[in-house]
Amino acid sequence: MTSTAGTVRLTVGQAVVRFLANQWSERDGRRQKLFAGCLGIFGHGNVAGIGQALLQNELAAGEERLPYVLARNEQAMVHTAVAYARQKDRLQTWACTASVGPGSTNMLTGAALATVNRLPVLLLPSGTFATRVAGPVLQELEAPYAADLTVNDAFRPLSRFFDRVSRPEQLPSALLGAMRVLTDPVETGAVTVALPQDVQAEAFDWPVELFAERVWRVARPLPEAVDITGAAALIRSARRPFVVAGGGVHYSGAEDALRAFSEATGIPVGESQAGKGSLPHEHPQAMGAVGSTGTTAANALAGEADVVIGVGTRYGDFTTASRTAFQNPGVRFVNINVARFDAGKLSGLLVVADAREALTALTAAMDGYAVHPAYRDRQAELWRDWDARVETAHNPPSEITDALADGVLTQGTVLGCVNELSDPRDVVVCAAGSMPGDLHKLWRVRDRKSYHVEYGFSCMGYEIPGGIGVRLADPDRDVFVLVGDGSYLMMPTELVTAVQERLKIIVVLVQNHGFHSIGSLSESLGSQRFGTAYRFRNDATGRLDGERLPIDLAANARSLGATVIEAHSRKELEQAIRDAKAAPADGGPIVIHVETDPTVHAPDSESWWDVPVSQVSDLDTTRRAHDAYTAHKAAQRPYLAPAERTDQ
Ligand SMILES: Cc1ncc(C[n+]2csc(CCOP(=O)(O)OP(=O)(O)O)c2C)c(N)n1
Ligand SMILES: [Mg+2]
Repeated sequence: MTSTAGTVRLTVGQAVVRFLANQWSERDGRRQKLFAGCLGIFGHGNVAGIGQALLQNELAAGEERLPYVLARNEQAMVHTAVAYARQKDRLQTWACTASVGPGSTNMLTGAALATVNRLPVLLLPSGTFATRVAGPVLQELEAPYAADLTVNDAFRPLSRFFDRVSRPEQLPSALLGAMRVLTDPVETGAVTVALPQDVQAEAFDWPVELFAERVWRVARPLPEAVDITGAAALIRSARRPFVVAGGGVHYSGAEDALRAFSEATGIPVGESQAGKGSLPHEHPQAMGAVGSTGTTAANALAGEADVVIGVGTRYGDFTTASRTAFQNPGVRFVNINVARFDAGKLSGLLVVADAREALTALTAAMDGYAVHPAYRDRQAELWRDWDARVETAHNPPSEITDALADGVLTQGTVLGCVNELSDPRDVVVCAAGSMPGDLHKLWRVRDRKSYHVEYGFSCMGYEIPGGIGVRLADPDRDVFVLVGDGSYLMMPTELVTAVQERLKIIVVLVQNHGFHSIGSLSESLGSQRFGTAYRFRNDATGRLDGERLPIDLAANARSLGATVIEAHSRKELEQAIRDAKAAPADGGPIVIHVETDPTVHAPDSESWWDVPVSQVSDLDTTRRAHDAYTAHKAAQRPYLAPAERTDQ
């Protein structure tokens, strides 16, 4: 590196790495590095540009470090970065570098997942030559109608910020724009800076100020007094108010403020998937999950509520039970959200602010208000009833267990054992299949950062790389990754990354020979579990209804370098969990393989999820399902009545 007065000569790749190593975030007076490092997979698009820069950075000792971690699949490395950011309450994340073409497009799913979940991640896809002199190069798209198009344009709709650096001079504004969006609680999500392969290696004289330490303060926007007054007046007029707590409660660190609010007022709290753990399980106002995968307690209260207070929720269809959860004809919504976009949903009264700040102000404005004692009693009674169902799901009676095949458990037993034998601060990670719904209902959360179910995108394959992200973020906690056989087969690859980094993640691999979730859904919609089981094609029928496939996932995990324990009974599962807990912290991944019977379901949420059924059909099953569908549709509501202020 040469430097003359006020400038330093570096390649674009070296400048990117040096810049990223000097970015910090700050909130509540605490600052931390914005980037823990850079995950990557090299190819001809980035090996000599960003790759050379990361090598140079690794070999140079000192403060300006950007550690490199080699992943196995580009989609997975984005999942790792996203999970890390979630565990760090969006204050820290990773950059991800990928080669041109497929390396970069592999990150698209991760980009969508980050943006849907409003979680920050910096994507650095490589582009084909900006000069185009050698084109078309290996893996170049070549669109006949648009000469400047590359596969990286596919990131535009999935990113909250996109730039392509075709000239070194463009880099500073691209990087500053990227940091602004990553650290903005409203705008954050996938941020993409595409770097053509030749530009990465190009040298330039950069102003030294570009590499000064920068601290990005993550804002806590305050609520406007008039909005708090209006919200308080509306809630005071309510007889059966109900809180829906979303992921924003966690990202804001608003759990204590929510607890203070609900304790002072007696208002019960239901939680979305991202919001689960906003109150600990044993709190008197905690009604657990709400919506399609909710508890009967939360859903009964949601159904009667006259004022719903949404905090940091985007009101996804699982949370609103596809807009059937709130059945009180006069129901009104008050929405506390840092994003005006989300605060305005369901025709709610908008309180656009940081969740912690807004809840604190609202608690003060609600002074003297409390729900009727009969409403508290109702909460307690509904909760006792639900909790007894959870207990039975965790410990099924002998008439259920005796009917199971040898060595096979119920899914409720597996979740119950992990819940009971893990420490309160341990983290459970899951994303797709039947387990997210069952966890939402059955998992007893004891710590604010201990429940990590990615259910914004519900992406099969997130589980293992997500578990790695959580473990990297929080090495003091054990991480239990719950993964179905379907999700495992989609992305077991990152077990190898966990081996490489000696990361202890405890993977509970639940084998049920196919898609229990979609199988049940298919059956309920009249589609007869079509194409959802892992079976041979049957010579006699020509269909996929032959014998079970002889898949040995335990052997598969072992072959990737994981320590594998196979559990064939509840006792063996309990011992496996204890052994895994006792294993050394730097011993790498442990996979506990267990088989479950998908026909034993978790307790019913007495709720619904809108998935359309064919209106005409040759099949009786579909026709019957359509009749049931029509009946449910009748309960669906648009929630258009305005939440007018009542304080004037
Ligand atoms: C990438 C991706 N593809 C498809 C789906 C749709 N889908 C949701 S759950 C599921 C099956 C999951 O199977 P498994 O992991 O075995 O869990 P199980 O349903 O058996 O509990 C599928 C195909 C998805 N969520 N993500
Ligand atoms: Mg399965």
